[in-house]
Amino acid sequence: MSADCLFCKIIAGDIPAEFVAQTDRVVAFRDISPKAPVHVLVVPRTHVENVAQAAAQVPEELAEMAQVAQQIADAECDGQYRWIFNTGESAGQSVFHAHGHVVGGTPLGWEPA
Ligand code: DGP
Repeated sequence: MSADCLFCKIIAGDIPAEFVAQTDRVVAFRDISPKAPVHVLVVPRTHVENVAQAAAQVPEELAEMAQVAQQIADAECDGQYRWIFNTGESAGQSVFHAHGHVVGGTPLGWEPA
């Protein structure tokens, strides 16, 4: 846990969120500012900064994130979705605790957001 990390506080239950999945390794909750009918953040419990750190330091959590992302999409948008990892400020990352955006429920174009 990182003391000043928003997602660590959500994982700890100190800040409320609408959870859609919780496992020993992963949590998933709805994005506070959804960009599509389905917009869920899938987050490793371990505080790592981005997806590459997750792969290097907690690969079993990253693998479970992929499984949870698919389960959410199966339940909410016919198994069809985009999984986005913004990495770095200029790519739009604003929370520096790794998270994959599961986005779906509408046809998705290819233009960068
Ligand atoms: P990114 O910009 O890729 O780092 O994504 C961070 C996302 O986190 C952004 O889409 C908005 C979301 N977010 C920010 N603060 C909160 C919050 O307090 N609760 C929830 N549920 N989502 C949040």
